[in-house]
Amino acid sequence: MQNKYFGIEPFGATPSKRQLNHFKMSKKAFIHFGINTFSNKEWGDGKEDKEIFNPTNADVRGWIKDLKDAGFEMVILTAKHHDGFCLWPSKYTEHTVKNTPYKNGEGDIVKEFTDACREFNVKAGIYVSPWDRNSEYWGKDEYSVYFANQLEEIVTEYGRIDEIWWDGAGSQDTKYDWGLWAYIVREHQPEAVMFGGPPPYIEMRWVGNEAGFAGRTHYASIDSSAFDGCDRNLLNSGRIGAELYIPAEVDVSVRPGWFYHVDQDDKVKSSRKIDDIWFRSVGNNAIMLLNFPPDRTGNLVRTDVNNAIESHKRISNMLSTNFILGAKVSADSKYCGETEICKAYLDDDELFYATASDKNCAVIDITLPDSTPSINTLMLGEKIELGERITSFKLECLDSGEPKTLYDGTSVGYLRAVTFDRGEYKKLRLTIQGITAPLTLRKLSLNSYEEDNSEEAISLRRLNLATLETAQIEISDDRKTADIRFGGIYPFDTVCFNVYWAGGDYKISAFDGTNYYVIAEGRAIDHFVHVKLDSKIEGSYQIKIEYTKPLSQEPDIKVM
Ligand code: FUL
Repeated sequence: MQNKYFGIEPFGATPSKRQLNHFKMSKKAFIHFGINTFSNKEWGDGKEDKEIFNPTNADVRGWIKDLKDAGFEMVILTAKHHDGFCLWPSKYTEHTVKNTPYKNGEGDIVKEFTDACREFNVKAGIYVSPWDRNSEYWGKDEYSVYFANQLEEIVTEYGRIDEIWWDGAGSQDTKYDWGLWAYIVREHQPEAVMFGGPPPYIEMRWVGNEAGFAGRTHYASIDSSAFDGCDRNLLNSGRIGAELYIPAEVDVSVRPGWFYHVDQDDKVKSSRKIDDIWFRSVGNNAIMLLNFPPDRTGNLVRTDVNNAIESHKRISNMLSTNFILGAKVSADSKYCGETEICKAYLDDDELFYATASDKNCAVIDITLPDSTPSINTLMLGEKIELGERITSFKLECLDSGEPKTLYDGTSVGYLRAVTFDRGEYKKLRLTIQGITAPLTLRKLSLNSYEEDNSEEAISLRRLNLATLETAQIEISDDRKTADIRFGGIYPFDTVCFNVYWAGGDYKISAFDGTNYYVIAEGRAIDHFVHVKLDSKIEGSYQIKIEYTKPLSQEPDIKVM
């Protein structure tokens, strides 16, 4: 008998219904709020005086309203961070909101939060840090029961919770009773996914960095070995055909820190940067988890919210028109009579296009009507219930004789959104050339993303010496040095690169044929460092970037 997918058998690991629902949400917001907000720290030591927790004018309802306006379908609150301070009046410790001036000890931020989520029809998630620097039990066997009790309060007293977020920091060498904790969550919250923890409990994974990107090649499928020693590179890329299906959440803060610090008010990520995070997370087979820290009054900061709203409008605008509707689409192979290629782009939950079982390549020709305006975005999605299959694809323009490559890509998964040079294209060809099993395509879309035409953005689109065909980039094993040879002598006045951890010091030197000389020095306040040199280098064939912490896993180096 045929299964509901026309008898097509799944390839590799496939998502659970819960995981699939989270993919559909696509954008989640994080709220980091707690004792650190008042001590001005990122990691509290658990010895903080509870009296300092005193948000004078907290508008928890306002958080959710704002985040809903910015398109977030779910919000996750740090109910307990590493300092052990609880935003709810837990019965199991005195280190909670009940012993603070907030509402004279009568407050319960978790309740205000979950009530507001329900009012605005936003899903609620709760972050509870297993690492607890306040609890006398932490590090001892008793801790698993202490934490289980707290978890039980969270999953039984606040209505439906859609995610429990178990942060791995500080817990690397600690044994916990994960089975007990997972049992409590599952027992009371059948819809909740569990982020973190080990297999077989983990359902959502860390993406291996806090800089806002999934690897250029990025699969939800992953080997269980990735979780043993927290293999950041594997977490970032996943592996096609691997045994587990655990989608990545790209957690990143809209500010350099997770908690609010007044001196970061001028370092908020721009709406364009948030767009970029969208493409590298939602548009890269992962889920976006963008953090907004309330300030000491207990309110989100307008700049943070406005930038997110601006980004949301632009991305929604892009998604609203699929120019392939109305195009003539033909494919070199049709499988299952009812499911023709023309249906794949309807983005219907059940429809998809599949190639014949003996085919492991697909060529799809698209002829756009003359009235189609200029476009610059391609979106693809696999019928993920049948597994991740695509390993490479290419979009070409056939308008003038020789095919011109517009985009060369690798993984697709649930959704892949990529931009290419804007143009009024008529004939396009999509070739899925690398595939592990016959194609099952759920989404095919051509869109228009309103690109950034500010002076700075245009200047960043100049010829990048680091990507010349003759260029070579060498990264040291500890990823603290990048050596870039251009393969010729060129002038430049700008150097950009991305780093794994912000906060380190960088030094950029140019080679004069005999020696390196320093051309810029400074501190990375964010994950992307953009240095405009004081004076133009008239000609050099090699530069070196040194950073006191590791550079990004996927160096995005620009020399212009
Ligand atoms: C990390 C934590 O140590 C940070 O403080 C933050 O909560 C982030 C989301 O996860 O592991």
